Amino acid sequence: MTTAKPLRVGMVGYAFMGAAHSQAWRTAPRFFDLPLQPRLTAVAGRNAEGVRAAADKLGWESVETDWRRLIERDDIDLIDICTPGDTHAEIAIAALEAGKHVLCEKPLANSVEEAERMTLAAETAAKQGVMSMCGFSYRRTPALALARRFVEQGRLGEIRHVRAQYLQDWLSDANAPMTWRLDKSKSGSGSLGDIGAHSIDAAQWVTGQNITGVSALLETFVPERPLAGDLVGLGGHGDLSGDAPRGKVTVDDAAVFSAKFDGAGSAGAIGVFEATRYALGRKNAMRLELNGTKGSLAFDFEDMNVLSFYDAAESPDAGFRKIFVTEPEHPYVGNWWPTGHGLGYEHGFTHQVVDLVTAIGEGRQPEPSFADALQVQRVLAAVESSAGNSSQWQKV
Ligand code: SOE
Repeated sequence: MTTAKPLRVGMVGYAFMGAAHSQAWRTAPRFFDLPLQPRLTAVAGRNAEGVRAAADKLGWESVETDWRRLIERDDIDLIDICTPGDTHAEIAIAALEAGKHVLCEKPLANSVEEAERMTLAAETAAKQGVMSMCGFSYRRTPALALARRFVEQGRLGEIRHVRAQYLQDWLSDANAPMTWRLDKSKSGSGSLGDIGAHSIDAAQWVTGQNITGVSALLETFVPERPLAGDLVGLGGHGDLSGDAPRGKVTVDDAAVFSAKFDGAGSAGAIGVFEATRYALGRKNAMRLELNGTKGSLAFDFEDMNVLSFYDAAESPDAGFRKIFVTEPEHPYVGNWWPTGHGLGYEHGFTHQVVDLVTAIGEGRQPEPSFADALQVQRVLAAVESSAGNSSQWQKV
């Protein structure tokens, strides 16, 4: 049994992300040596029956029906925010000001203004050793972490092209009911912030370059949808056709944009991005391809244990090599199974907890910081601004 000091977690929200985070808090100390021992101390949700059931199912010691109680409790060290974006700023700032570490789901906020206030609060709190991180979990997929390692090692040379797509199809059915993800006042944006944000963060992180300008198009294909009670999760496949009351969709269904990167010392790369939840047949195709002067990398989350690599130093007919990112020397992999057994979606969340708890234990700023997430928020805002102005080029 570990002698590490406990890190007592209070989580707000218990839907899809709450379940993914709970799994990570439970599992991380069982596969990684951590400087602090996470404890699932309390979960908060407005519905007393629902949060009690979630606590029993997900393994939380106690429940609250008001997140503010988590902030007040002196037996909680870290607040984990797994709620829609309209609540991130209020909860995170209150937690940081109360001296509690924060893990906040992506995107950081629903506006640049909120993200700026959150970043200021985070930087102020960090001076007192109170840490914060934004949950861009795909950085912790071993294959994408290996891609970043290859770029840092110079194996691609200078990056010229970035190609990022995030394709899902769970909204393809026009009768799929309304969810909070389709209500701008809750989610801030649609495919752009929900999944496009992952592509923006991953592209900037793997390349080490920030986006400095964009030209964009946003489209809403289905302007209203059947209301389905209190459905708050992903938009299941509604059988609510006919005369069910319908709600207005106030966000984008799809986003496409071109981008210029800052080059981080060399000529900046150019990029093309796409995010949609209408790509029939694509279930969670978070894809990234980089083309550099010495080679190329390609990743597709639907084959998440593989990184494809083309090395220009090899004979041209060598083609792309499929690297199975399942070796002990690959990022995170050595703590799991013997070579070749592969990992899944949930492991990114576990690795996120590992890196967060380790940084807190060592008194270091976890990554991505709120400032990193603010940069993503600025790109999201630039995309929306460009799309609202005839796709005119918009500086970030
Ligand atoms: C829905 O599009 C979603 O759940 C995103 O909100 C998550 O961030 C992503 O990891 C999976 O898809």
